[in-house]
Amino acid sequence: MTPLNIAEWQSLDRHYSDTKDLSMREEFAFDSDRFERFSLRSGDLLLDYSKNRITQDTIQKLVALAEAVDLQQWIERMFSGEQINHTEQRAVLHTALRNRSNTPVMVNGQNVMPRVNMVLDKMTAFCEKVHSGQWLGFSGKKVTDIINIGIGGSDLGPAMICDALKPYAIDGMRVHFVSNVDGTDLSTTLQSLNPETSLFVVASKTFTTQETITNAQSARNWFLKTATQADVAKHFVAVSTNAKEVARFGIDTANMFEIWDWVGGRYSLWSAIGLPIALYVGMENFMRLLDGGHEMDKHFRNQPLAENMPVIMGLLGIWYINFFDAQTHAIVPYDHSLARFPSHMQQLDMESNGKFINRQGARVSYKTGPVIWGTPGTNGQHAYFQLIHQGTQLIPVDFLLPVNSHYPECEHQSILLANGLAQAEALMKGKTAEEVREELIKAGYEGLELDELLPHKVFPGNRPSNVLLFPKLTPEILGQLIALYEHKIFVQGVIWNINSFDQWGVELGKQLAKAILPDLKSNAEISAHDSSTTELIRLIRNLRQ
Ligand code: G6Q
Repeated sequence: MTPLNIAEWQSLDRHYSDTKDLSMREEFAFDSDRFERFSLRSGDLLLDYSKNRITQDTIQKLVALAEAVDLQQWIERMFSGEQINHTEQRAVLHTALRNRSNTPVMVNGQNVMPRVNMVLDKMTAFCEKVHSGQWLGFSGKKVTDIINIGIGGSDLGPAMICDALKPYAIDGMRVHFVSNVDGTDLSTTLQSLNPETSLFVVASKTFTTQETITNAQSARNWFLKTATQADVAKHFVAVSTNAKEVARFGIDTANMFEIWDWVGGRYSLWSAIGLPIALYVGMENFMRLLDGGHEMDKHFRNQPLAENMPVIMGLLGIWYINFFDAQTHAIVPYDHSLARFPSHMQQLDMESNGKFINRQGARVSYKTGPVIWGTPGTNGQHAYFQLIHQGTQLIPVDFLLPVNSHYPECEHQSILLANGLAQAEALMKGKTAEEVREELIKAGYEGLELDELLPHKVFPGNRPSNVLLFPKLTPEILGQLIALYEHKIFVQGVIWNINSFDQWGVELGKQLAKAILPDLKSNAEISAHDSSTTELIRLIRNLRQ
């Protein structure tokens, strides 16, 4: 089944031909209600999508496409625990983890909520013990440093959130994230740590991930230089589905926090994978994060498609990727605490929708997930924004703008916000040749010099962006924002008829690394590889000290 054959897609195709040159500048000039018409609210979060190359007709046609692919039914199928991740035969229930209404959610005839709540209770009790000093290290000292050892979904989300919620950190608590198998990551982290006050959270859904197990083993070796095997239980806890491997590693399974196969790695920060967050900012703030996610879930499940934030954002993405041929999408938070937000979104989106095979197993003949990238504003303005304004590619941008800062420098915040708004305005408006001419004349240019400079100073404008505005980066808002993007990605996956919840694409590299490792470690004949890989192995063997 291809969406290209759907009448609503074809109608969008024709609409694209008719409106592709539509000028946003003119639309704003003619329609004083454009902001009202094209903005949405969910709780404290505002989405302004008026600076997009759309008319009301465009939105109607995009929503009609969503209806034609039964989006509403797909949403229900996800929330109600159907096995929509069909290649792994799994339900997709990150929404159950933040189901603060506690309504039953059934998987294979069993309500998962009691187990979800049990793990939340266990996390609460554990955090209380650590924070109150009831849980002490082997020498009787309080824990001051949490070190999360995990990678991908067991790292990026929690790391991003701990950065973002630093103003909420428990006094005296520090958190570190070690993910890369490059020894530099672990070694440089351990340099500042005292084993007596360090608590390692080994986070791995499978507990077989090479990087995580290697890092965890090395961390334990480091720990055992000053402590004994019996002390490991006080300093290492695990988050996993795999009790057998956790026990084999030497962690007391009483100190294991359970997750389930119906939680995808990149969607797992809401589960016990969020333990480092709870240890860093307190369980109460972790619950506030879940509350925010749940708010967005209710919005997504209940709002009509045309007034539904994740749906609108997903559809706008389809409009640019499949009709305007956009290849990438930038996410630019004007909030330094959200520095790692784009990286988390990159995994979330690219691992979910970077697929070329549809749900029926056939190759797709249209574009799917875009390249997601971005860094915090205003830094990006002094770097890559040149290309967004004057380059030859169309790059839709999401600007994330917090009105208030957690930090006291008010003047900074006004400058920051002014810059964020200015970028969105500049992308939309651009600067015409006439405007540039006027400016140059005012600046004293004339004749050939003016004519030569003029084209370089023209901004084509008409470049789309969304603004997500919120009062302050609280745990609730952060929860809402993350859930918003999770659902946006799902909407797109439904329209592209792909499974957004498997990730077979990460497997091949893992398999080959396992085959290359013995060749690197021995001097025996190198096994069968292509000539490039064989020669590189040989060179590495020779250069190795
Ligand atoms: C995410 C992916 C992947 C996964 C890591 C870590 O959706 O599946 O990023 O999270 O490979 O896996 P483990 O948690 O099993 O170590």
